[in-house]
This record gives sequence, C-alpha cells and structure tokens, in this order.
Amino acid sequence: MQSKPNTQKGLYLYDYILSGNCYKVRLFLSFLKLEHELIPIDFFPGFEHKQTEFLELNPLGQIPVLMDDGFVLPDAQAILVYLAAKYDSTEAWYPKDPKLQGRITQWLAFADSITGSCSAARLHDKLGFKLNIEQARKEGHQNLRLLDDHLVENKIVGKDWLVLNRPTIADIACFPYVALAEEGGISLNDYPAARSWINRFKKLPQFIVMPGIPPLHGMKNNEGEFFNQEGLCFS
Ligand SMILES: N[C@@H](CCC(=O)N[C@@H](CS)C(=O)NCC(=O)O)C(=O)O
Repeated sequence: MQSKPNTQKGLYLYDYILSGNCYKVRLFLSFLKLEHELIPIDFFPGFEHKQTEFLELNPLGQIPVLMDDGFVLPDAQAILVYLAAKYDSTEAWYPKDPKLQGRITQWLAFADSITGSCSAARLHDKLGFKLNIEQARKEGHQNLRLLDDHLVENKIVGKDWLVLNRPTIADIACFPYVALAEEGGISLNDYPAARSWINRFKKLPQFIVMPGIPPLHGMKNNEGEFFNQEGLCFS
C-alpha cells in the first residue's frame, strides 16, 4: 500500500475502483470540483484493507478513508457530511436546516442497509465472497421496494429526489449500489421510479462513471431533454 502521503497537505482518498462506497466519495469530490489524489487499495485479491498499515487508518478495515490535511475520516456517509460541511459553501447538498439534516441522515443510514444487501449480493456474484446470497437478495429487494415507493410518493408532491426537489448527499449515498444492483442478481425491472432516478442522477453536471455504471446513452435535444436510440424522451 502506498502509505501516508508525503505531505500533510491536500485531500486524499484511499480508494478501490470497483467499490460503490468509494465511488460515493469520488462522485461528491467531482460534484464539488475538489482537487484530490486517489490512493489505490488492493481490496481484492490483496485484502490490503485488512493489513496493519491500513488498520491504523481505519480499525474496521473498510474503505473508503479520506485524509484532508492530515485529518483521517473513514465511512462514506461520514465523509459526505464532512465534505459538504467544509467545502459546499452553497449548502445545497446538506442544507443547514435541522429537519432536512435529520431526513438526509435517515437516508444516509438507509444507504448502509443497501450496502449490507445489494452490495453484499454483488460481492458474492462478482468476487466470490461467501455469504447468504438468498438473504442478501431478499433484503436488497425490500430496500429497493422502499426506495421506489418513496420516489413515487415524492414525485406526486413534485420532488424528483429522495429529500428535496434537487439532489442532496442522500441521493449520492444511495445511488451507487442501487445502480449496481443487477451485478448482484437483483433485477431493477420492478422499480421504474428508481430507474428514472438513476437516469436523472447520470445527467447531473460533473457526473462521473465507474465500472458497471455507464453514462446515460442518449442525446440531448435543443430543450436539453435526453433521447435514447428509440427516440423516447426520458426524465
Ligand atoms: N459503512 C461503511 C461501509 C464500508 C464498506 O463496507 N466498505 C467495503 C468496501 S465497498 C469494505 O471495505 N468491506 C470490507 C469489510 O467490511 O470487511 C461506509 O459506508 O463506508
């Protein structure tokens, strides 16, 4: 592992390209246009995140870990909150309103449930991790049902996103493992609102891709609407 950076200055992300949790942080760094350096961790097959040097950064042995001017912070959701509080002067991504912060935090916690289900199923299918795949898929579907229903209810009251009518860190936290669900054998067929939300997410300025999450295929017309190859407009 490339250990600690040579200098205390700057933003560093201990990262694994196939990790949806690391991708949450990469996405937000991109949305905020923050200069940073990625420090690759050999998660598989090297299990570098379980080695002594990494455990000094995060005793839980999990990625991602952020280092900002020497301040070390594990956990994707904690990192999203920290980056929003420190670097988003517009306060758009994590508004300073107690009820909104409570609601957003509810979805940040839900994002960890998605990790425990959809991401677990993907680890089983893609990397051969030994776990109860039926249980992981069942819980994944339960989470997706809840998310899809919530998006439908929000749409009725004019909200396109999980908390507001604009994206917040709640959407960033939930997006990766919903978009990657099919890699764990969890079909998105029954979740049309979630599929539309994925497409909306991919249209955000500074959106970046990861393996398994390709860009939106389509073209913009003069009104900025997206059209796919069949000429169908999708929002
Ligand atoms: N709550 C943590 C979970 C992070 C997590 O599960 N990371 C995975 C990689 S995507 C990991 O490091 N797994 C190893 C382990 O849990 O032992 C977060 O959101 O960052």
